[in-house]
Amino acid sequence: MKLYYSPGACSLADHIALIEANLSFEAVQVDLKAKTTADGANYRTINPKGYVPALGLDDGAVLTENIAILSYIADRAGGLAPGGALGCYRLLETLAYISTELHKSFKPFFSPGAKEEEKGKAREVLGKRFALFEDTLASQDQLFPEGFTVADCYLFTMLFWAKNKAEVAVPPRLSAYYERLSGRESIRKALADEGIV
Ligand SMILES: N[C@@H](CCC(=O)N[C@@H](CS)C(=O)NCC(=O)O)C(=O)O
Repeated sequence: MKLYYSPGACSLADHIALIEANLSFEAVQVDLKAKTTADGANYRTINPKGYVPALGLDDGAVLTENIAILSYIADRAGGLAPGGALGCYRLLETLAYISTELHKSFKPFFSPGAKEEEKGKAREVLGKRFALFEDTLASQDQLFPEGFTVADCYLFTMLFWAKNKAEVAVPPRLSAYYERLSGRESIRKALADEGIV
């Protein structure tokens, strides 16, 4: 498998999940401005959407979108999803919340022309949306009682942005969760492999 990524982008979630899943893969860096890969390919021929992540499967198929890629990794790994009759729907519910309510709200911080006012509003919205996880994390160390899942990989990446790219005020239990996850081996390895110290 090949994971197409850019250092510190949302593809960090998939990078962590692949390491956590112990799946064999090659991480291929993408130049998002030039739309080329480190091995010289035109990235749009791999993912016409032009953004990361993309996961190239061994049979030549290419999966895109964090929700789909993280769900695929969870299915392949076995241990990275919640169990029970509603488990896979709860996972999708959480991944969708992170993708559409958190991830997309960071847009002004990645838009060169964004005004301070717009960033301020985004910080307010993000603060409220992050707060939703405070109750969950009051009684457990991860998003689901069964253990660490691909949703934690995605939430960690959003917290990484909140702390390092957007100066969003992160509520206390989430901050403690972020600090704990920062010491996790898969996360340390993914950050190091992407050249982020
Ligand atoms: N809907 C996509 C969004 C992916 C996305 O926002 N990728 C960003 C990095 S975090 C990107 O590659 N941006 C560069 C571009 O769009 O040219 C997903 O969830 O996978």
